Amino acid sequence: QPIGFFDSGWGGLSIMKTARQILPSEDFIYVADCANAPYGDRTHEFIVDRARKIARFLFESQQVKALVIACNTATAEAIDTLRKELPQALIVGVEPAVKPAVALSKKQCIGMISTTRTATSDRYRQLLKRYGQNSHILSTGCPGLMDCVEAGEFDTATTRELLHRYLDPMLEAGIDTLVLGCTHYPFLSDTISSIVGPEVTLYEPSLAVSRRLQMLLKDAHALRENHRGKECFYVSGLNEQRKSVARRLWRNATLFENL
Ligand code: DGN
Repeated sequence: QPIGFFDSGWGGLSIMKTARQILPSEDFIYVADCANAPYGDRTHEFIVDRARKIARFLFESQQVKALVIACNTATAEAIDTLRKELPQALIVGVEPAVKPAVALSKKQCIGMISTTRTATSDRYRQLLKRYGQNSHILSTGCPGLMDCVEAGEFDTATTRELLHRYLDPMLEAGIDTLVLGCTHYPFLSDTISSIVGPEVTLYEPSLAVSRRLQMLLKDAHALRENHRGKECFYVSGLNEQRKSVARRLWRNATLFENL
């Protein structure tokens, strides 16, 4: 049985890339809900409804054995509902890596960039309360940034200008650690690093998420071995531009229109 991943667009591929390294024998199915991106602009009800439909497609039609919500925004809005409605299912979410960043930061001065929805969500507030009480954490929603990734603009003038707008105040405040709280942002890592410089460590959660997935599958005796894992992709609103960005991020991706 395969493992399902989903995001509002291509950001979740940053998670699936690392999962591929850790789990080479597993088959993956990725759902990109591009027609409805960005989720950051949608209501809570809308995101829960999409997450529910995609989860049903993956568990029922595709028979996945686990689901990775490879999107911070959808995790914040919908993971509680999905877990309640599918109590037997293995579901892994993605959250801003506040805990490891606090462990990593020497100055305890940390930046967190994400969608506005994640930065203002109850789940994130709880994370800060639990792990960030004794640190100075600057959180900023970054409208427009995930759209740069969706448009394949990984290092253009527009992308740099946006990044400066969001990161310059954090640099002035003296952050030494930056949490990438949106799964799209690792595709901007090189550009972000060139702006924040070598003194600031970037933290993205794909390794932690992949290890957790591996552990859950192991506990369920559902790990696959001795197989060459394959991937396939289901996309809403598939068009030429989206195809071309997907193939820049995942070579030879086999893409199907769906949902
Ligand atoms: N990749 C998504 C996340 O991690 O939050 C972006 C969500 C969106 O659609 N704005």
